[in-house]
Amino acid sequence: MTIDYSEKIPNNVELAGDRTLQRALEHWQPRFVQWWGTMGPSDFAAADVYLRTAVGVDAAGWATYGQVRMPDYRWGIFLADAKPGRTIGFGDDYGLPVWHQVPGEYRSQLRRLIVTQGDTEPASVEQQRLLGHTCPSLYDLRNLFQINVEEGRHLWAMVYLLHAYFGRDGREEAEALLERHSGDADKPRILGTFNEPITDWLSFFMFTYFTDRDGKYQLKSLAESAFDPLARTTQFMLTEEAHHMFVGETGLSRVIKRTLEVMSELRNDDASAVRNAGAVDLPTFQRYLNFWFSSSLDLFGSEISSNAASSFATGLKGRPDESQYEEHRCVDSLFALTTPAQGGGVKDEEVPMRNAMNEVLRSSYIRDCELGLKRWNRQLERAGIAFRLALPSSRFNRTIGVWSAASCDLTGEIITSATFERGRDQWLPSAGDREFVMSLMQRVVDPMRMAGWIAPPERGINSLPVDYEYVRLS
Ligand code: BYC
Repeated sequence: MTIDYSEKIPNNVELAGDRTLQRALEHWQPRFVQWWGTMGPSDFAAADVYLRTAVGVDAAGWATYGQVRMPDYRWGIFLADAKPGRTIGFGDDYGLPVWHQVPGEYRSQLRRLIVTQGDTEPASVEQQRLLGHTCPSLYDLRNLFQINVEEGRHLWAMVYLLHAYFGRDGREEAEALLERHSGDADKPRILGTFNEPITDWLSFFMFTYFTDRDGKYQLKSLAESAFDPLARTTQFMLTEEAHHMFVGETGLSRVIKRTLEVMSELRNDDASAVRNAGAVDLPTFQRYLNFWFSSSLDLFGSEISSNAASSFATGLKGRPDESQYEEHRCVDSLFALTTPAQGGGVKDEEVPMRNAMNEVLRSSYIRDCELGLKRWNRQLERAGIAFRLALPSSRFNRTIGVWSAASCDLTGEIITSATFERGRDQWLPSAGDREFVMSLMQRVVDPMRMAGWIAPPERGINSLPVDYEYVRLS
């Protein structure tokens, strides 16, 4: 099915057949546009950007490329095709037909999940608002804007669900999604990571590698939901999410490549020599990685969570790729967990599997994060550099869950809070690191050039050359 772009809100949900819903969404639309104008990418409204827009949800339609001004981007509502006869894949109602409406008893819990998901989308656009001013190339500028417009569309996806299935409460929540703002002292975004500033491109690439990957895991588990409209919406969002993680992974790999070139030119791997030559030294890279990884781990919630147990039991939220598991009810199974013991040390305990679902997701996520590390370490190895990047322990620098009460070093050893504070600047970006990284952020908008701290990508977008004018600035 091809989407009709002459409609005010492009969609494949037959909006024209539901006048009340259409009017409610058309009422929200100018507020979104106003939010985009004030909180979205600053100062690039007149630029022509080479963007992909979905014109259908199938392989042929989901990525159509062309020059677009961002305020004219058509944010649409798309659900993946329905699977006839789909049944609930996990929890107490395993095997029963999926729901096409919200069961009354699950209404507030489901709304909370959709609002939490929806809140992250505009938050990330707000976090990245100023990055366009310091882009390392037009290629990167285009990728930033592609991500921004798609996060805007993901907000639309959640707002559609709120309007279509949650009545007045849903409409109020949709308004509130535009009223909370990233980092706002009075009305912050719901989840911690989405209030962290992203003022440099190294943080942007870390965010798109680590935080968008949390998005992948959360969306995959919502794509299993018994509430079919949520499952179909998130399934289509995942198609777009893959590019965001690609930007993170290749961005970080290009930073490392450039650092290695500089080390080789200098015949010196000393961090200050690398910095003086205008590249990111590897210890600084590792500290940024430590920060964004540990912050993203918090996004999975507590290791032991009654919310998670209830979302699984009721069929609201499953595990990513639920079909890969042998057992889908998880009533009697246990999960082994190590937690900090009162009075020091650690203790091993077994918790009901359903209560440990956040940890099940987090463990899969960590394994996925490792893949990038392996690739980057191969780059270092091939260059003959002894330095190796590593993920810190999942106990390190946590502010949510059982480890938030303990101070731990990078290996997960429990230490005193005073020792943590002494180690902080070795483990996490210091004020000096941030100042240095910011000093590298000089805007490059000549299509033939790339900032000195990052290597060019291996290929351009949609088979175009790397030096294509991806953004035409007015
Ligand atoms: N910061 O039982 P708990 C993405 C709250 S990213 C602050 O531990 P639960 C994207 C929690 O809300 C994916 N608060 O955890 C990426 C709860 O508060 P309430 C976003 C936190 O409920 C890049 C309380 O602590 N999607 O798409 O089992 C760019 C106790 O909760 C945090 C989702 O997250 C935190 N880090 O699980 C753009 C999916 N963690 O309700 C987009 C939807 C927990 O008692 N959300 N809390 O007031 C969920 O599935 C769950 O809400 C969570 C938490 C996994 C987040």
